[in-house]
Amino acid sequence: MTFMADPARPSYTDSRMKLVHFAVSAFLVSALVPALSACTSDSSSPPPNDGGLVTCQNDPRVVAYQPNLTLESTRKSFKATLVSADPAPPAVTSANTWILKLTDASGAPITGSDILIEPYMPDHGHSPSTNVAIAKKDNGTYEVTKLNFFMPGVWTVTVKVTQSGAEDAAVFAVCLPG
Ligand SMILES: [Cu+2]
Repeated sequence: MTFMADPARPSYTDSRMKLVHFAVSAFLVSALVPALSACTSDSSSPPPNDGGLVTCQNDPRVVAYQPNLTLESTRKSFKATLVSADPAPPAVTSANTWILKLTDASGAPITGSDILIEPYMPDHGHSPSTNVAIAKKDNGTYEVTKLNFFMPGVWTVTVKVTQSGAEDAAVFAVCLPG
């Protein structure tokens, strides 16, 4: 608020002029107060980090792990079920294993399509430096190993399925506290 007491400015000789200046300043200050108090109430809500620990469990993007968590793909051409995870819930290790079951729009198991699994940290803009391994099991089930969640935070695991040349995706989002 340097304009309130700017020593470089000539001092006002007219008291009415001072009054106007004061009124304008007061108006600006009162206009700022709601913005400041909004900031204060924001920062008084629980911080995302607690003592250096990442706590993203309440992040609206993530879904808490549970066996048989099922997502529908963006274009509704398939469903992806996270049958189980090891460790469960997923944890910060390079060796997460997920069992996924994929079914097409009619509910039939997906067995002959191209499958891509892509882990990613949306808040950091990076993937792991290592690739997952996908082993096809029976009945549209896939064992995904080497899911390298190497740091705590929000991870997405995008499951891409290409059927008849059309790609579609379902995105699991998990929080790995740590
Ligand atoms: Cu990261």
